[in-house]
Amino acid sequence: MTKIVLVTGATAGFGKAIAERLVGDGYRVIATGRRSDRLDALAKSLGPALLPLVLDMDDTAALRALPASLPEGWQEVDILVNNAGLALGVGKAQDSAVADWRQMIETNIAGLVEITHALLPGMVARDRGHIVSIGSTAGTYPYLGGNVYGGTKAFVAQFMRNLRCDLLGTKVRATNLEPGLCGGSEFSNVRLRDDAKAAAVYQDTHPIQPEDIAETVAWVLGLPAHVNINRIEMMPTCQAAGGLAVARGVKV
Ligand code: 8X3
Repeated sequence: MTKIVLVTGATAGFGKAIAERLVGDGYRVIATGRRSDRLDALAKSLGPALLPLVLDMDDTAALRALPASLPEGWQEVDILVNNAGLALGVGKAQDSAVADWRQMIETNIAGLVEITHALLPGMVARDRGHIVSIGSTAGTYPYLGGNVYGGTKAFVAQFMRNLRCDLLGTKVRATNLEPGLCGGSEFSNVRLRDDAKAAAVYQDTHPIQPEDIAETVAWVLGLPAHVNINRIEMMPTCQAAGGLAVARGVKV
């Protein structure tokens, strides 16, 4: 039986690459996002195995109504890829806009738990399923300006670990994928609100690409049903955790 995957944030970057890869691997994919023109283009290029679905991760009512609102033949979602998420700003906490913080919490935490809550009961009832969330190394390693973005990804990491506890005894799997520096997506353009500054983030680096994320998701999903990858931390070879910082000349 062909498995049905729902990928959030599939209009660009990781989500688009994951949708393309999984359709290529023989899955049927529900691709969600806000930009219908991009979803339609994806559907056109991938054919009937892809269902485009306009969905705003901030629209709680739509997320709660999601399972019942899916077309016939698409309702039994086997796999949820929680990809939608964003970072806004790189300023210190004391300089950040609280509206940006709220937006990250809304999308990265509230939207993610809402859609998970909407789809999980069906997976448990059918006793098959897999939830893969895209976390971040920012959920483990603090860095200057990471503040609430890193906090939301730490939430995702712990939520996924806790899901494993609740799902123990079922055949539903849960995985957190935690990438570091990734190019080929709109992540830094959205975060910095400046295309030149976004390009500078990747200057003289060879970051992880969306296809690398898609490859990893495909591998995690394709493992035998008795294997659960709890978490994967991945960085480009050109990146490493930077250690602790010391402020000099500060009299306390
Ligand atoms: C993206 C990785 O290092 O920009 O989640 O926070 S980082």
